[in-house]
Amino acid sequence: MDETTYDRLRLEQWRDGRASGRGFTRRDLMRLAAAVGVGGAIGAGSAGGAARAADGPIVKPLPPELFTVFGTNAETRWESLKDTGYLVPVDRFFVRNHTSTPIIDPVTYRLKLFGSGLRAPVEFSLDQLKRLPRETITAAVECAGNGRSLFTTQQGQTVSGTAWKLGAIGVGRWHGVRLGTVLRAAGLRRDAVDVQPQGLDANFVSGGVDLGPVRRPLPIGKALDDVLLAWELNDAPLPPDHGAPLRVVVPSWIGISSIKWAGAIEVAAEPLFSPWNTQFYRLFGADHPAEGTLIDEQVVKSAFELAWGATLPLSRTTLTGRSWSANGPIRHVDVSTDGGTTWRRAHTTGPNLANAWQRWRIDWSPATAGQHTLIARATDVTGATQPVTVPHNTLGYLFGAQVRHPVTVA
Ligand SMILES: Nc1nc2c(c(=O)[nH]1)N[C@H]1C(S)=C(S)[C@@H](COP(=O)(O)O)O[C@H]1N2
Ligand SMILES: [Mo]
Repeated sequence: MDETTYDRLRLEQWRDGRASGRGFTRRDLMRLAAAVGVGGAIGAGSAGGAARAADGPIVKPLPPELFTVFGTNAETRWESLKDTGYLVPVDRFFVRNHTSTPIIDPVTYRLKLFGSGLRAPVEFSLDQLKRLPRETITAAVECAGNGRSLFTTQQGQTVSGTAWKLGAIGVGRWHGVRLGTVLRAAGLRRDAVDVQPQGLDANFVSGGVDLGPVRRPLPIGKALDDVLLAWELNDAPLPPDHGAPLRVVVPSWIGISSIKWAGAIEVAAEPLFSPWNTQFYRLFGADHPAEGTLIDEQVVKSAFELAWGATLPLSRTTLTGRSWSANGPIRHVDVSTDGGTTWRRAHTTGPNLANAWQRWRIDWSPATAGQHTLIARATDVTGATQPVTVPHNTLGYLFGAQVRHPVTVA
């Protein structure tokens, strides 16, 4: 069997396992969590490079016209993307930090790989990584909780977590080396099943418990498919807030998979667990089993490049926006300017890349002044679209319903 076939089979195997409900029970998860120990960043040794704390949780400026700040996180204002290009400029790219942006010395930095899925532990300097075959991809990083506040404002439901609107997404051009290239260079064993990158940021403490470094496993099939280890964003060195000197970029998967400040990668011949795949980033609630439902891929979403509650003139205006889906490119986008009663097809503009987004525009001549509700509804290449409502989950992930965007015409 050649390597590609092996990789494909592993991914299929992993997906089949999930589809047939061969999940782990909550007790299994707790037992495993106990086995690896609290803060179970096992085997990494000392951190790969000196990290020091920056002055605040986020280093770059966060002007209020570009961002809404929530503690250690900053959401992009959609109106600030109007008239920008296909990529989100770094000065307005959202930031999601569990703790704080660390400042890491790129010279002493090392990426450490270890675990039962490798022939031996090995480490790479940044220069060594840069001598491997390089690659550039355009891909979105989007938080699983993007749109979370809409569970409450549209569906009247209680959810916990950062109350994002739709600005916890950014599309960037990422340059680096494929994770698969690094894994093979590191001496990947054929029985490896999971790959878990971990960050060099401070350990995440929740409810007084030290959960260790931010980390979440990827199945080997995904790790060998299209995952990148990036040191550049939009043709410039990766900025501190987005993971310098090296971050993981996992196309089409929830943002937590894309570990920033990656200092170590565990490669294992057995399934790996961390709080980020047992406690967080699972769907909990009435529609789900007690141990929750693991999530990985994103859903279909759309946003207008307009302020929330924007004021528009009582004359012809051009509405612009973007739509995206983890399943592939967008087939079409329909817009309603009357709260969902009638729909018109938007004109799509520019590239329509898988793993990124499709920009669109449509003219609107409001007939009356006052409050109006705009809705954009995308359909992707697989026919997947945006429903009127989505099932509740307590942590507020994957809000893929049609968003009712309020505007005032005056
Ligand atoms: N080490 C580390 N990696 C991390 C995080 C973090 O807090 N620490 N946050 C994750 C989450 S939840 C998201 S949504 C993305 C956000 O990437 P960005 O801040 O570059 O937009 O990074 C992910 N990688
Ligand atoms: Mo996230």
